[in-house]
Amino acid sequence: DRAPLRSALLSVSDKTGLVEFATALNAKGVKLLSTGGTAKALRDAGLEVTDVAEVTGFPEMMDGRVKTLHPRVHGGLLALRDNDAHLEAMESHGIDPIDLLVVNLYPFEATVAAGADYDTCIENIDIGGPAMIRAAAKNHVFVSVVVDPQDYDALLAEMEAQDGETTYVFRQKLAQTAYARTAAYDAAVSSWMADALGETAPRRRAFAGTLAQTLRYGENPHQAAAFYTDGSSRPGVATARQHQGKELSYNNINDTDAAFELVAEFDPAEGPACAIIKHANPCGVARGATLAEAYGRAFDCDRTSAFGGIIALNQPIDGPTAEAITEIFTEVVIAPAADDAAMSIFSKKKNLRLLTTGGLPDLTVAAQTYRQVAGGMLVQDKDIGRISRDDLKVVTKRAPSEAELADLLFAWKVAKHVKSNAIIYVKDGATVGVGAGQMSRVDSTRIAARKAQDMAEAMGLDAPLTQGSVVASDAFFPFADGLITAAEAGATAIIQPGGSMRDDEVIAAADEAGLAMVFTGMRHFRH
Ligand code: 93A
Repeated sequence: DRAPLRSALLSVSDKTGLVEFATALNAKGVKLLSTGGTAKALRDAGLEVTDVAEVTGFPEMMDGRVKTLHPRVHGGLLALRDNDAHLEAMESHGIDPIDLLVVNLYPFEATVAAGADYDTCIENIDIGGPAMIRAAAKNHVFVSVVVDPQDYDALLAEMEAQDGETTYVFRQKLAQTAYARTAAYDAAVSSWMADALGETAPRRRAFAGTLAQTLRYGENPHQAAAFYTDGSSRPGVATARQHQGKELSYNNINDTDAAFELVAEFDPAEGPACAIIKHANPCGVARGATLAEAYGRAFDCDRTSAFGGIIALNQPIDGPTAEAITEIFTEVVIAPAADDAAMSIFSKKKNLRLLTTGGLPDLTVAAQTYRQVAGGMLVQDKDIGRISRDDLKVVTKRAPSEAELADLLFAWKVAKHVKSNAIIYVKDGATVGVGAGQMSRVDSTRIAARKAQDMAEAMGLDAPLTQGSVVASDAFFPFADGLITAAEAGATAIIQPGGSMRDDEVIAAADEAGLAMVFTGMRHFRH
């Protein structure tokens, strides 16, 4: 099951480690064959190398679009070395075997990420490279294929251990890696083109991803995990710059994303806002006259849960905000930017991870979300649904006041980012109670009210902050009980999609309690 390695074709865009690797191969007696730029780099380093053009009898042509697409290349990669007919074909057509293929592709993903124009992206779609990779990988019973400079050392180590040869299992692993690369590459091309076309139909999407980071572990230490990025250059957790602190964990990345997407609901032009996330749910979201005040008000929603939380801000962090944040233990802070005063305050907290992004996520951009289930994958459009005042339908005798309306719209934005069943109490532009992830809506309503009561006691307030608050429910109240619970906690207005069989009962209960209620006609389930 061992295969000799006498000849190698090298054709790489990323020339990292190329010369060292080729020099080591050469020292083991491997004959080198190469394409234009790669051959030049090798020759410049003093290595002897044959041009592919010499082998094919054709020059590289059409701006390099046709370099290696030739039977002398593909025959050399695909021929079965133990098949008489294949050997005869090689003999009669002057095809020499190629035992090792070293290719990394035109940097399509990086070209897209750099914001290149359509034609430049098209020119960066590699055709010959993937064709060779797939050919070599198919013939892994004889041929080794390396698609990542990080694997150069492993190949040299294998040859060292196997008297200059490679084992079948080793080549099989290389082949598997190679197909992962070509699959991801084509998925990236397809996704980019879908974006260019504005095509959002989930059935036409491919799953594109590039390994960004191997994570220490997943949700729990016994789960292996990795982070894949989709090449997007938009502000977000995947493109953020980390200034300090340990590597982000799986849960950190998930929570940081949730925090930043939520805070981006609040237009910085309308003032500072802060979201604090624990276990992918907000435990406080608030606006404030200053960013520090927004943080403080978000913190006051649930000071207990905020400990060890993830904080997202919609404006550049200043000194006073950093000062307030560092008063308790915080895992991650993410914001568009941080000024010098903030940076210097954070630098004293070595374990705090500070991320800046240069901007906020654009929540109006259509995208897909993926969820794995046993035996498959669920794909759907990302929830970019938004409502405005004009979409609201007042269903009660009393219409909400201006102040209530502002809070209702605030609460609705938060509800979109809370796991169902979601109930959010809001007062004066700050959450004062969040009920998340319960199996019954009335339980979410009760839990949020009880937590507000606990906070009032801890803060020495006469009445819980739910007194005079408004409530958002991510889906309709199936019965009046949830609404009655909210009224008992002091809520004066409700925002919910409506659409229950018992809407009449729920509306009657609202009128009875003197509540104002509006229907959005849009649901925000999030599971
Ligand atoms: O334009 S291509 O798709 N046409 C080809 O026939 C071809 N063969 C190899 N691009 C092709 N390549 C790619 O060229 C390789 O995948 C590699 O990324 C690059 C190396 O070019 P050079 O050696 O000239 O730097």
